[in-house]
Amino acid sequence: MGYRVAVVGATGAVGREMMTILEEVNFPVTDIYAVASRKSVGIEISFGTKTLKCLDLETFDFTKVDIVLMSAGGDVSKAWSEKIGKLGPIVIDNSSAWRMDPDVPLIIPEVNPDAVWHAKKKNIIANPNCSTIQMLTVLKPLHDAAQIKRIVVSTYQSVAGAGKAGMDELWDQTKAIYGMGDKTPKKFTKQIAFNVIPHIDVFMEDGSTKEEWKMVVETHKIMDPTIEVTATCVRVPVFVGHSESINVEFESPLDEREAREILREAPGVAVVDKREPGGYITPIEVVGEFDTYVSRIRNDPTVPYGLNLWCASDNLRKGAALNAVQIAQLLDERGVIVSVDA
Ligand code: 2RA
Repeated sequence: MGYRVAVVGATGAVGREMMTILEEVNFPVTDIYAVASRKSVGIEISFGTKTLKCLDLETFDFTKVDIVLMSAGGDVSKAWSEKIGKLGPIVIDNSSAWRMDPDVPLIIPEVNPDAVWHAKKKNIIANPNCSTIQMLTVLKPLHDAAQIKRIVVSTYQSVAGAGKAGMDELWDQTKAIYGMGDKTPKKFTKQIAFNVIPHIDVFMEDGSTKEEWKMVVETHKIMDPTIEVTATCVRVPVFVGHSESINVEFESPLDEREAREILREAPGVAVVDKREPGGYITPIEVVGEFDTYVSRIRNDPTVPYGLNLWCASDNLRKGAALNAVQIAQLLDERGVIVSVDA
């Protein structure tokens, strides 16, 4: 018993993680296809002990699959997801193309699993932005306990969020600084090696960036439209793993000890919070992990009911591929799709 699955964008960093995670979580797969643009046709992708050859998106027959995990960028998703959905499979899309469409649920399984019941409207489900996923995975149980009023978040986002080109640029510039090669920025607007850049995605009219805007509107759609959110998103010279410094103001009292106990029990969250040198999490330590790690949980005495915390998560996993696979698991668990041999 299982599902027929296609991964579109299978050669990208997230597409490859999708393949790995399907295997790691033992997702019930009967048939698996790696699909990509024409230039990648024939490239070999591993799926467990098997090797798949990439098939052409233009000619792939989507009627033979139940689930499409799509990580091929916004333009490809805009051109293909709706067409594929009309053929029958459910598309779980990692781009920003459909996130704010009212007929497309935007899901973090630990936060708003019931939104999966709206999956059939367009047969598209959107995966939220990486920085929103880790923030809300941590904040949802605290919101349930004391109702969040306002969030002030600053992100420290790894270059993996900008794809392979971002990772290559950090590597090349780092080598160039020691005398080998060219350190001219290509993917990023300024040098990223030994630097930080307070700019991710395009600028909006109000001076914020689209990455910052996403954290606001996605929080409203996924968790609660009444929460005030203000964000500053920053690219840092870390290969994989996004971190966030979050200040939260609540409607009712929530002490740091209570918050720590709630977070210890929360799904998808791990607490590392010893008040001593090294007793906190850093992004390099979360690479390959499923959980979002929380540290530095402490009261904010400047407001009646406030907390500060730090979190870090593998942005290619919980921030992208893992969350998408967890949505596929949710479709299965809730019976929104039925496995082929059932
Ligand atoms: C980034 N948010 O880190 C993007 C990836 N989804 O640039």
